Amino acid sequence: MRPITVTQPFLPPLEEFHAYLEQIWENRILTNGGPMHRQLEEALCTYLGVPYISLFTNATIALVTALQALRITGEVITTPFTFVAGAHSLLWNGITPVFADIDPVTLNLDPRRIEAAITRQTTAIMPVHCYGNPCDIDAIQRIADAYNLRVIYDAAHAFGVRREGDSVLTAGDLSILSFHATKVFNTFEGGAIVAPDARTKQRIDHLKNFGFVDEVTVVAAGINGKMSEVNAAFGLLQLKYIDGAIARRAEIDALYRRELANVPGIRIVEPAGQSHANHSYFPILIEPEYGISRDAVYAELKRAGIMARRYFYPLVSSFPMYRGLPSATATNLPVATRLAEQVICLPIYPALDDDDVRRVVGVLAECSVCAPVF
Ligand code: T4K
Repeated sequence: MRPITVTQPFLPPLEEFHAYLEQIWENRILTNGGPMHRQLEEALCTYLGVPYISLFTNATIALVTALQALRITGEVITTPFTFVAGAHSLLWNGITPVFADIDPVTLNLDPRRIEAAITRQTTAIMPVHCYGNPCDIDAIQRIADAYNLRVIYDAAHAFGVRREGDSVLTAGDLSILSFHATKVFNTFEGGAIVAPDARTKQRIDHLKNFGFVDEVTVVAAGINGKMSEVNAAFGLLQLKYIDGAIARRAEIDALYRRELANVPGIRIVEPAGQSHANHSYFPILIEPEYGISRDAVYAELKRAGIMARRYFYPLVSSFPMYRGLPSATATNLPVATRLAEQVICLPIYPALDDDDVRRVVGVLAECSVCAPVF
């Protein structure tokens, strides 16, 4: 039986990529904001419905740069239930992460936990639209406005996600996307910052090019965060197929829901309120009535050749560089601590067929039936 991984990159027809490569060979511009880079920025603004976008080599460098663009210092309130890149981007800027607990339904940063974490050093909030499910944007903005804080959304998972018709990527001050191979839309490696105005985009563009504003003037200690022409070209090609790829993800999502309906003790993590989802992940929680632990489920799936992933376990707050922080304790993060032990993301990607999905659910159903009854 063929192995099933948690995700696989979506690859458009290889033959079609040749035309883009020929164009790059002809242009002889390989990087530094060439024609493919410009075209992809324009195409993404249109597709995503956002005013300005700045492409990056990956989302981690984009996060580091976004914090610099807004001159964030001191402390930033963030979620422990995410990929480690967000907290690392704070450390790279000499900023202290302050972890606040997550909402038990959405698994996103809980706005009810933010105010208690604010100190005189707090300058910003960095929430994550975890699994592409939108945060409580309105509640977070109310707190930010009341305390004069900036909001930088880690929207690495939220490509194309809309809420009440609008892109979630225009919420807050800046949003960061990831175009890593494992994401809904990929450029092999890649990322972007969504900016609200031309001036902010210009500062970001300077920062991702060492701080150069012209041939002889450097205005900031910028970094090299530029996306190459090959990556941008792959993005342009991928964009032609993205609606079909997301539609297939939606079918898989629906099939999982139908098939899992009769398996007791499994809770599907749901987005709160109406949203146009991208189905980037299929997270479930293994509840006590399922009978065996999440780690036992993970091991059974693995034995069956199914490489599900425990995103996001361990919590970021438990890694050595964060666990000494006062906000990193389990008593401060009871919901995140509990749910990190229950969560598992099932495989979802366009090349997964219906039989693969039924195979995954078959293992889950079998584990539940065989679970010891106490
Ligand atoms: N913020 C958030 C909320 C994030 O989730 C991430 C990244 C970031 C920021 C930072 O974005 P980038 O700087 O990466 O743009 C993966 C990804 O490396 C990472 O991008 C992602 N989040 C994270 C959630 O997952 P791993 O260590 O789980 O990936 P890996 O290599 O184990 O791949 C998972 C599965 O995907 C493999 O079992 C097989 C499949 N795969 C993977 C790759 C790379 C393929 O089939 N082909 C491939 O090329 O971290």
